[in-house]
Amino acid sequence: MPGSYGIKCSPHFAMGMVMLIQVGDIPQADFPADLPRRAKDRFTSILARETE
Ligand SMILES: [Cu+2]
Repeated sequence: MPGSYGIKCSPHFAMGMVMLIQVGDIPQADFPADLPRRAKDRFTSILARETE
């Protein structure tokens, strides 16, 4: 299914060790409310790079 899928490294999730798998052309992301700030920052950075 098209979308953006976040993957986390469980022991380092709070430090922002995440990756993003994008399926399809549209980078969409719905962040969970309890997403750690560093992980959210990393996802936001990845998505910004992807749309340049
Ligand atoms: Cu890690």
